[in-house]
Amino acid sequence: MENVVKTKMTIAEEIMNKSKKKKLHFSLLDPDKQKPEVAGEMARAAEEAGSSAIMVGGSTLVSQEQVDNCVKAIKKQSNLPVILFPSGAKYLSKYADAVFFMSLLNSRNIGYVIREHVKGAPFVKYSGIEPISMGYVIVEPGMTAGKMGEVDLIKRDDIQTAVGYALAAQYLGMNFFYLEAGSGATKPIPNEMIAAVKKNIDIPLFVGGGIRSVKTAAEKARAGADIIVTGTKLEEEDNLKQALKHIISAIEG
Ligand code: 1GP
Repeated sequence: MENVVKTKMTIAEEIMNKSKKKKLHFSLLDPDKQKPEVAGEMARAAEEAGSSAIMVGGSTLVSQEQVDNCVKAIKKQSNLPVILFPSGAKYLSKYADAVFFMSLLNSRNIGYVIREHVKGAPFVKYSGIEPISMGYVIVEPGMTAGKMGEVDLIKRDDIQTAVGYALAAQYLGMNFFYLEAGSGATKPIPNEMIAAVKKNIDIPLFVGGGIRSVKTAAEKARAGADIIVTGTKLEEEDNLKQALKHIISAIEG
């Protein structure tokens, strides 16, 4: 009889499988925005509300220690997978479960496209955190991420370019694609752009930036986003669990 070796599913496979069954919500926590203990409490509330993963990252980080402390505090309070959302090789943490190994495809700076990855790859290998391949593009208004990432922003009405990047990411073998409007964006990714990208690719589509209301979250999910990311919303809410519950049930439809 043939030997069947059962291996544990990777986090990427889990996201892939779960996102085929329903729309997902990921919570983004920026270690620069609150103390680690508070980040831990926020992660617990997000888990209780039904969020599927905690992403950790930000554009204004100052040290790896900051990321380590934030991740450790989150792991203490929640069982959700913690996935790094790094702005550079310096901000990786061995305490995380995985890292979005993401190329900022529309950056003018080759560092954000590939060279930071070259620096960070040995750390990923030896720390054992799971790399999750992702194509990442920033659309207007782009906010701090657009400026720090030295990005040629995709115009809000330039659907063709967004679709081109998404297909290129898929053809390069990336497992996920992320349309980002920038944290705190006044205008989130347009529905027409989400719909066109979704129609053209087979890999799961992340959408984030400026999604703060139940209505907007529902709209973006309906337009075709597989995974909705919210960050700022988490920092604004007193009753985070309740607020996220509403958003997540709207996303799930
Ligand atoms: C930023 O897309 C995320 O990378 C989240 O944006 O902070 O506006 O929710 P917000």
